[in-house]
Amino acid sequence: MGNLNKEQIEKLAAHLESAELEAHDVTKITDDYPEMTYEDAFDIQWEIRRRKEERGNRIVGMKMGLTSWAKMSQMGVEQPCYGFLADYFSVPEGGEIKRDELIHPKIEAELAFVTKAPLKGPGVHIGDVLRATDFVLPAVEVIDSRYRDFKFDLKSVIADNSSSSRFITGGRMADVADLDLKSLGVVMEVNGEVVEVGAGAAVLGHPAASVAMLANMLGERGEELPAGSFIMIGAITAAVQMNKGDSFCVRYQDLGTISGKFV
Ligand code: OOG
Ligand code: MG
Repeated sequence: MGNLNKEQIEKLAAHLESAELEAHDVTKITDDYPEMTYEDAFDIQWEIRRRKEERGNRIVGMKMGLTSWAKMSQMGVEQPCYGFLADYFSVPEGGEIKRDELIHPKIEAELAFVTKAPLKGPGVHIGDVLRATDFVLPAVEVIDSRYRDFKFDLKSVIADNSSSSRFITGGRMADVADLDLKSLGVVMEVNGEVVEVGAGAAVLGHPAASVAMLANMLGERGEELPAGSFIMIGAITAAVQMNKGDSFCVRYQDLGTISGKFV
């Protein structure tokens, strides 16, 4: 059930998308709209997506967020959320991220699944996800909440496309049968120093559980993950703030490395 009308949804989508495109922060929207529901929050996110597609941007993937305890405790929100990835969010492996286009970026070590069969909830489980997976590859997400000081609640962050802003994928792809996804280790280095370490099971007990949850959440809106979807599972470790001039390198067990630089 939604409590906001169409005009309010459109106004809030324009408000949050302008903050993204102009790289300025805003106060969290539930302060002004305390009656907002989860359905309203997703309606705002989907309206932002519609605006981008109308302008000619392509949607190139989906992401889950707040799927690890490290992230949930860091952000003070104890439920996962999802968002979409637009074409211009993609940064080439080893490439440069323009700090001035963002508000207060942080990086996250993630994994991505690419599917070869559709997944539609409800009832999608880990087995369905593994069967539908074409390959897994490493990914780094750059998140950039539009909310002041990265402070938000679940409804506000959902409306803000779950802080999506940039992502980098690359490294080495692998078949799920050749990986131990739960114990797959990641080491995040910033400016040559190790800042975070983790393993796949930090994400909802098993990385594929995150993709299953996404399919089930999308199913609630009658949406599905078509074959060929690129899906990021959410940060394995806490996110790390990046400043101009910082470089990073994330090493993934069996999957190579992903690096980049903030300029
Ligand atoms: C919300 C997005 C979290 C993840 O991987 O957990 C996220 C945020 O923390 O701003 O992308
Ligand atoms: Mg993320």
